Amino acid sequence: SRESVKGFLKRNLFVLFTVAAVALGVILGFTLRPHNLSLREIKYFAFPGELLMRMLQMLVLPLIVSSLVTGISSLDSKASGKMGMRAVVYYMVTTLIAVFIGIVIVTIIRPGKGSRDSPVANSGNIEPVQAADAFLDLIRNMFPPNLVEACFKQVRLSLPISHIILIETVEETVPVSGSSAGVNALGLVVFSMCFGLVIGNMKQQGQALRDFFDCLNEAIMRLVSIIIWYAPVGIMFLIAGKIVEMKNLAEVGGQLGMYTVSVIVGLLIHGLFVLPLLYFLVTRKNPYSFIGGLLQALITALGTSSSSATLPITFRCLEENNRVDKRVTRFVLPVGATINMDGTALYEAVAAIFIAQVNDMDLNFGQILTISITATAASIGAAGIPQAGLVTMVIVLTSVGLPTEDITLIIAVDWFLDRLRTTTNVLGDSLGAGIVEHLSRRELQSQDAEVRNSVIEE
Ligand code: DAS
Repeated sequence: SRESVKGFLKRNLFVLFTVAAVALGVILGFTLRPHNLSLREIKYFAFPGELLMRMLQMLVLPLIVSSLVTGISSLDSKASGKMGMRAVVYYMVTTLIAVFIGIVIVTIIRPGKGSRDSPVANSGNIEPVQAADAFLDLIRNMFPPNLVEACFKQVRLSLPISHIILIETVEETVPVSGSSAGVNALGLVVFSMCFGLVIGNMKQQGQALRDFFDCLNEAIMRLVSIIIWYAPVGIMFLIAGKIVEMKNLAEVGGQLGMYTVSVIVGLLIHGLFVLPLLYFLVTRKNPYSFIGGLLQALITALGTSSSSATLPITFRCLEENNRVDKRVTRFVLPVGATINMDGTALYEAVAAIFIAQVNDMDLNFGQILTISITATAASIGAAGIPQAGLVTMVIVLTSVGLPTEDITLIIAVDWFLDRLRTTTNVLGDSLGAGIVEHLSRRELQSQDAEVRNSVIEE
């Protein structure tokens, strides 16, 4: 009936806007492409998109801190402990499954077989990185010695100097439009969690701080509701700008084409089958209607290639459309956006094995295991910013003695794969929030009852 159509349109207004924005962006991009705009002209043209990136990134820091602090301080420490455990188990299991899928697909498709398409430029000797070093670095990053610095500077993994130089060269060749190096989110996440736990236990004394962060969180979410009106415009220009700028995709044939296909197939299997199946097995609810509620966040991830920039939208989708409990989203989403990157882990494994195949190197079981472990670590250590995964690839490659210069083989398609893996990352975080909510329903209910009782007593 007309009423229900109206209701549907109203409820899905933003999704419709966003989908329309993607379509318009594609049309606009392909219309302008033949005009061969200069790089400067493209920059001007894509400016509205750059603005969206900046607005979203502006909110990320206060959002991560305030949501984690309020989320955790509003739960008792036992409940947050349990919820945290569930989230971590979910992150680890799904990341390992993603890596496994990647390894199987790249072994079956063998995109790198045959002689190499392009010669390697040998860039001197690079000391190999031990998987253990990568882990230590990860843990170091969790404890920023300076909180203020952690707010604007990403801590470099403390690798041998040759690696730092290499990473910087890779970053330079990657045109990351308008993305700041970002914050050391991992450090801030750990700090905010501990801080929330402590002020949650401070009873009356901690009330002022709890109120402060609660209010801050509310204010930030209101800013998100304003920015969300601008999001479709921004997404349209982000997509159009990229289409105008991109190299001719038809040239990406042969090995690189097959490599791209391998990553895409892996991401599709993981995102459309494995994760939804897991969600269904745990919650017995329809995963695809849950995913329907996330559409806007997924499209934003596709447009921005940054899971941390998408975080504000992910929050909104989960809380408003899918009605996931705020105590869960505030807790698990910021952590998920920082450490849970299924798409990135899958891609790192595929890329490393692809490079091994190109070099005619047969990997033994131990080496494949090392790749799985370092790919997982590299995905945890990668920041939620565009093409961060390409940079942490260095760790995976060196851990099994593969030539790091070969990262240049995959740079051409990375901007595209980055968008897809970011979308998978956001999907994994969101389904995770649904799963953790379901598993924690008992604690949440008893917490509700407690609150109700204390209100009656008062
Ligand atoms: N683009 C990333 C993200 O934000 C990570 C990556 O480069 O893989 O999820």
